[in-house]
Amino acid sequence: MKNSIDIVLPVYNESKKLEKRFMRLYDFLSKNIEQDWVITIAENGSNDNTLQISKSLQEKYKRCRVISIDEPGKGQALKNAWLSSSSDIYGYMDSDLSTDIEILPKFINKIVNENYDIVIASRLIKGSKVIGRSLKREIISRTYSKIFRTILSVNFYDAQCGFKFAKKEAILKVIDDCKDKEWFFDTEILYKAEKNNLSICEVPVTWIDDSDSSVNLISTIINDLIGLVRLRFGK
Ligand SMILES: Nc1nc2c(ncn2[C@@H]2O[C@H](COP(=O)(O)OP(=O)(O)O)[C@@H](O)[C@H]2O)c(=O)[nH]1
Ligand SMILES: [Mg+2]
Repeated sequence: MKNSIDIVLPVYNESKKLEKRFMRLYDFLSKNIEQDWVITIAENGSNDNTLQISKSLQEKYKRCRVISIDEPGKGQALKNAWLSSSSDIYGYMDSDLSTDIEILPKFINKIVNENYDIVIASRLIKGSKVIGRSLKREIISRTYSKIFRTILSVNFYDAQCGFKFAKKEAILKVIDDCKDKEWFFDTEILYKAEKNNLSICEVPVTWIDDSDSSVNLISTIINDLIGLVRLRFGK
């Protein structure tokens, strides 16, 4: 079916809240999205029973697909999920649903009717609303934005918000060239998309922070900086 959508939920040790959040999303999609859609739960490396819960959701709901891979990292999970998808539009959202999912129809419209290649959620542009985020994360996020915009000369502001959608062809054009398997994957794919003249639309969103984070800030910052240098020098 044309314009079918694959919504990937990357999950890592989410056993406590996964089912409830999955149901909220499933319900929302059933009521608000007219295109064909599937939710892909992309698990890797969890050491709780996230995978078992995911599989039971897959058995219960025909519009749920589960993939599980050995290699860890959110970027790797997204890559595997998209490369194994048969949908026309690929996307993902953080499974804590921090980005208000009410914005999703607008994202799909930007791709289907306004013909954008990629649509990304932003917490850093006018019109966005961020609730409950720690000052530390806010400062890191804004500083990182300034740094990568300077080093990479790109036009987008929020590379890291976990809510992005794109045409399948756009993703396929750049994904093989993306090396990072973890958190820097988002910046890398957007950078490569912009360099390949794909159109990116940044949409302000409402973000309600979930302080339960799997990000190791120090190692992620170091990896991000190494990644920026790698991209700047053309690798
Ligand atoms: N598949 C997969 N998902 C991950 C991994 N690490 C984090 N995630 C998921 O990525 C999403 C964002 O993680 P989160 O901890 O909320 O990040 P934060 O909001 O930036 O602090 C959540 O859905 C996590 O379960 C990983 O190694 N593999
Ligand atoms: Mg989160």
